Amino acid sequence: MTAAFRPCGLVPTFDNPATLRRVVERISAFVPDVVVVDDGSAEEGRKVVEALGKEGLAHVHHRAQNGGKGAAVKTGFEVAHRLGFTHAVQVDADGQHAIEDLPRFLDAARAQPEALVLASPVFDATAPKSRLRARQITCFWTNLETGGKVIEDPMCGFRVYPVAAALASGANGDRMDFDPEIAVRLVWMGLKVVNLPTRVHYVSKEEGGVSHFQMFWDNVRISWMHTRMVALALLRLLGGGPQPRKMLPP
Ligand SMILES: Nc1nc2c(ncn2[C@@H]2O[C@H](COP(=O)(O)OP(=O)(O)OP(=O)(O)O)[C@@H](O)[C@H]2O)c(=O)[nH]1
Ligand SMILES: [Mg+2]
Repeated sequence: MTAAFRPCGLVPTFDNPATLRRVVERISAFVPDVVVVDDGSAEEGRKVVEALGKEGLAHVHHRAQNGGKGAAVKTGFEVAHRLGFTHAVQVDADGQHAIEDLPRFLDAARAQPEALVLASPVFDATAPKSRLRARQITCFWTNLETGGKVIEDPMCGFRVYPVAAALASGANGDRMDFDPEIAVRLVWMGLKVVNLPTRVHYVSKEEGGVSHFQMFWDNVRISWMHTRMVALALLRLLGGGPQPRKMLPP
């Protein structure tokens, strides 16, 4: 018999005062429990998080200071594990994701609880060209690291993680280098990947959309992470490198 399937939503947030509440409410329509990790937001964003906690709409955790998306998601895995959730549906707080697709993501995770379920984004005209090019580059590297096109999109912030495996993955990245790194490490641990197409719409500044992606520094971090991961991939080919880790019990 497979272990119980107890999913929660997981939303990392850093200064998303205009979009966060709606994202959490929309997730709650499909998953009653949502963990929100406030990554050191300024007052306006922090207040929205506090209100969600007070109203019982989210399990709220405030990080003492900003640590980056990866750091916030890793904190979220710990909170989810402590609360007894087996799976975390991670959704970014910037309102870009088609949350109405969440039931499809949940169905896929329920059907294959050991798998990593990743969004394969279908962008519309709102997607910045520079971000599309950066994604193509990171796709090239993840294909090399996994030995094929296992991961259709390593960057998208809409995915379902099996929590125990995510905690055991040993992903080091704390910022935007985290999403591709953990996906590759989970593949190396032997997890199957399910790629699900879903629409991505960049919310305009006027509608409260914000991106904190630091074009220069995040790309430097991502490049350095891929350099290390390709070296590890070569080591694995030679029989060394990271071996499957023991997962925590659910
Ligand atoms: N950038 C950034 N995001 C953070 C941080 N901590 C938590 N996050 C959250 O991580 C998620 C992704 O952040 P975004 O700034 O949208 O980054 P992105 O989706 O890679 O970039 P875009 O494609 O421009 O939207 C959001 O929910 C953020 O609130 C942080 O320190 N920096
Ligand atoms: Mg985003």
